[in-house]
Amino acid sequence: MKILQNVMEQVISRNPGEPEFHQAVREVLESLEVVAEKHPEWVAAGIFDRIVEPERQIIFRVPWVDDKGKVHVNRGIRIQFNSAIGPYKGGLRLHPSVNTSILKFLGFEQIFKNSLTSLPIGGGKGGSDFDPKGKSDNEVMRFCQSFMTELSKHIGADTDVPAGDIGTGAREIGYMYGQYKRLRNEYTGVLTGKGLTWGGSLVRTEATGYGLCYFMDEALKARGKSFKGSTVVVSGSGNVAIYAAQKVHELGGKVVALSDSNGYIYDPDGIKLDTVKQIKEVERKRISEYVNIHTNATYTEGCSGIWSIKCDIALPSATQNEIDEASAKLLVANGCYAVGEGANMPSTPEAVEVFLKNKIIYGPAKAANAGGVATSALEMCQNSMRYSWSFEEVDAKLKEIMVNIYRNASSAAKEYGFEDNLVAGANIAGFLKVANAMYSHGIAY
Ligand code: NDP
Ligand code: 2IT
Repeated sequence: MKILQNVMEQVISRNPGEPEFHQAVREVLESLEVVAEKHPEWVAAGIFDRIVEPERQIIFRVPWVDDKGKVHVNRGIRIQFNSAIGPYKGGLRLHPSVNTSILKFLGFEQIFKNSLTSLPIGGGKGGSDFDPKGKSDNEVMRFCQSFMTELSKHIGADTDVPAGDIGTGAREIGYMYGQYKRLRNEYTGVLTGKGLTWGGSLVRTEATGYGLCYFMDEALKARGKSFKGSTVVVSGSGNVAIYAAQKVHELGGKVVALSDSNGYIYDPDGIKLDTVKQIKEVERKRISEYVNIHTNATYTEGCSGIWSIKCDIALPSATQNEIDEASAKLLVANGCYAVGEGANMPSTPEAVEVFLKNKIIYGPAKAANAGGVATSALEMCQNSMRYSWSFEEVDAKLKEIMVNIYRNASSAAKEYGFEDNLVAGANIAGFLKVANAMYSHGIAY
């Protein structure tokens, strides 16, 4: 980096102790150096300096009372990162690890991902260090209501539209939506991932996992490969992992492993998704339960061991930095030829380096997992129209969007001299539209 080195230095000094945020920004700025060379007017207008600084960060107290009457205090955060091309849009993560570094990395990535969808949505992310695991429904409800009591002052269908992410699924969105409606007396599309009887869109539940497979299918095809007959490892066993696995099976591949934060299961006969859905979606139990039902399968403690399983295609769909350099090397040594990121930033920079050097068909998160937020934008569209499309209609739109993202990332990579590097291609293609809009809007004094 030359032109953008000072931007990176400013990010590091202004955001001390935020390694995930630095990591996400560095990767993007490295790809954008060639864009900065071509667009001195964007450098002069401070586009690069401005895009790395959130427009607004809201941090608030979330008090709630557990079933025994004890008071707890969590921290709520919403990062409204960039609204150049539409209202802030991005999920809410509920996990004890949540902090400003993680939410700023996620909000920053969301700017480019949302731009890639070709739909009018800006970038944002939020959440809390609340841990839904082991909490009763009533405890989760009280937390969500308290969280929304403050968040409702800062969001709106044309301002900022949150959705799900780790720890935030249909149940949490329901409690939050109910509270927003109570407080504001508005029936509006302020959240996405809503239930089908109250404004949700068909396919939103499946969208991230399905979209990941549509994207990878296109990337595989371009290199003369396909899911048909392939052995696939998917990490995680949440929303993204389950529906990615379902689509892999539909496309003729076999998913042999899934994980959670405790460990992983291996089923050489192919994972039975009905069992996984029952354990994870209905009973909210651990993935280890699977081997009690399917005795051919094995369970191993520790989640990183999943990358030692021999596979053709890996779809990391749990969390950030889950594939390090050693795991990446192991995947490649075992013959893995494609990696598609369902999770956000699941590969460390060193792991990405291994994939690129070995010419792995590598679908970076911003592009490969954009199907979730794209379908959220389709949900917003249906809410605005007071109308709903059929499953087939939404699914066809999702597929078209994912194929276009692949094509745009791939052609931007070629145009800027990074042929076959979808990391650079996605970063550049996502950035151009946002930079153009920011430049048109002028600089606010
Ligand atoms: P869920 O909460 O439904 O599932 C998360 C899964 O990942 C669980 O199996 C969980 O295991 C595991 N996991 C979470 N944190 C860790 C950790 N620190 N170490 C190991 N495993 C972990 O979330 P989603 O499926 O929605 O999200 C998964 C990933 O996909 C995230 O990176 C998210 O940002 C990304 N994503 C999600 C989208 C969506 O629409 N939902 C859209 C695009 C990206 P356990 O139960 O043990 O915690
Ligand atoms: O990371 C993501 O893209 C999401 N969690 C989905 C965001 C959304 O607004 O649907």
